[in-house]
Amino acid sequence: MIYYLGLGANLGECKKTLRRAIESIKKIPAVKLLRVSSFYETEPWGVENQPDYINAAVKISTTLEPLTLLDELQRIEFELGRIRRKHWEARIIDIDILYGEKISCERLTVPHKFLFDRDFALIPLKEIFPTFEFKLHGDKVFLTDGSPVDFKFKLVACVNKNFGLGRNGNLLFRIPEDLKNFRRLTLNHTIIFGHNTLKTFPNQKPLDGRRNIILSRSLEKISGAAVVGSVEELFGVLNSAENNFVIGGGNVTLHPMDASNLSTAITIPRARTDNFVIGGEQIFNELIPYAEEIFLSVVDENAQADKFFPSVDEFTLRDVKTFAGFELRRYTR
Ligand code: A4P
Ligand code: MG
Repeated sequence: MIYYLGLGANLGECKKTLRRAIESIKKIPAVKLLRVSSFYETEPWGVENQPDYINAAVKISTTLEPLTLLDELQRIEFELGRIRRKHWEARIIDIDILYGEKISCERLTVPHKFLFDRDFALIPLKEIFPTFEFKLHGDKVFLTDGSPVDFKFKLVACVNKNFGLGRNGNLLFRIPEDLKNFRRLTLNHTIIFGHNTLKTFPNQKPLDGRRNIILSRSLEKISGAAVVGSVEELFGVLNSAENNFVIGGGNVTLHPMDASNLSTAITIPRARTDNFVIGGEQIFNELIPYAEEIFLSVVDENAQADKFFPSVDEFTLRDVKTFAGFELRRYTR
């Protein structure tokens, strides 16, 4: 069953709490996080004298009964520090079921009873559910930064016809033409991968000419790469000043923005790199809900696999390039 959830916060570090809530939703057993909206800054609706809210929406699929899902969402609210005192008071986090299979009972009404009255819920929902139709009311809802989708992750993999990625810790394929494409695509950009993928690299060393980030809960330190222990830590590193460094040792001077004289300020020559997620299975599963693009080299073979690329059902095939023995498919949302 598909459900759309609405998240809101207007106390504490709202954006951080929202990101943590989304990561917690991802970890609910029998829930699959499919898609996440941007973050929106919104004027309090129906209440006065409250700080502005940060709102967002996510799409999930689940086999849980609706009331069990509600229990899980309330558990997450509680773990993130929500205390319920009175109705509609300012809150650290609120997670509502906005839309999904109709239900109406004492504890739960879906669609949410105010969904169609609230632009702060409708606008994020529309972003991840483009065919959803409704009328807006002119409330103040502004796009803001901080959502995991802002990193615009691009997933890159080489798979067999069944989306198999690897077997016994090895890649299924090493096709020179595909490796050339991979290098061209990722060179001078950021690559994000897991410990097992590192082991498939030449000499088990980070790849040259790219910013290497390893997402691993066990690995300590390694030269030539940043190691992060969680997705939240990954976001921190991607946001850090380091992200603005110039790869390849170019001779570019960074001019700090002079806000007092904007007309002479020079655009900061940021080396804004793309964020390529390159494996393996677990890392793809962690980051696909936040991804915007997928490059899949599909080899016309049925080689046995024990690791698989996740479903691309949430994406649309945009183009296909044919090479000898494989095709390169590009998907976007
Ligand atoms: N409940 C019934 N239906 C649902 C549903 N579809 N999803 C019951 C979730 N819960 C549902 O909710 C009260 C009870 O509603 C729950 O115990 C559940 O059994 P709550 O979260 O404990 O209390 P609440 O959040 O104060 O009430 P409610 O009705 O969920 O408030 P809302 O709808 O969240 O509104 N302005 C802006 N800009 N952004 C906001 O996010 N939020 C509110 C609160 C007001 N103004 C806002 C925002
Ligand atoms: Mg609520």
